[in-house]
Amino acid sequence: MTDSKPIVAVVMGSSSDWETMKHACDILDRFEVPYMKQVISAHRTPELMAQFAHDARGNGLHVIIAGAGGAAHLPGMIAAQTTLPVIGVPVRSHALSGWDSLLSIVQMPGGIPVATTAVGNSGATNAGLLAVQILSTTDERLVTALADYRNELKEKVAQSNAELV
Ligand code: RP5
Repeated sequence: MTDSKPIVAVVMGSSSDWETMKHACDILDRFEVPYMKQVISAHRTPELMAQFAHDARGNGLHVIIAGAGGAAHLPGMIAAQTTLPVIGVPVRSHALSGWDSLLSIVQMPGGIPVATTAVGNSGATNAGLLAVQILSTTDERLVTALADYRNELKEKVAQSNAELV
């Protein structure tokens, strides 16, 4: 959704991260949360990253979702330059299956938090949901929409059990 002013940013270190990060965008689409998406690399475009982070709050963003793989410093470096909540998604890497991504995102020193999700697609989905849950603290529409989502999950379990017999 790009026609309203974005309140969530989904950024990623490379276009190769999109296959993972699109799952966060799918959630934001479902909950009709306006968001922007952009490739911003901590090591290839460090100036762009700094500018983005510095301007984020002033630009009306409320939550930043940042995905990266390997030596995944993007979420932490953005978090260092804004006090908006940053959710880090470890993208599965080829060499180490995402262990490198996970450890480099989750192990932030005390003082600069990054809310780190699971590695890969589930992590991106949960990043989208966590962003919606953060926004729901001041948006009743999202409280109702989240309750509906949870009910759907419940119904799917009931349906799976019905299909087992
Ligand atoms: C990181 O390096 C990106 O987040 C990506 O996960 C990884 C590989 O990038 P590409 O070589 O595919 O551009 O910066």
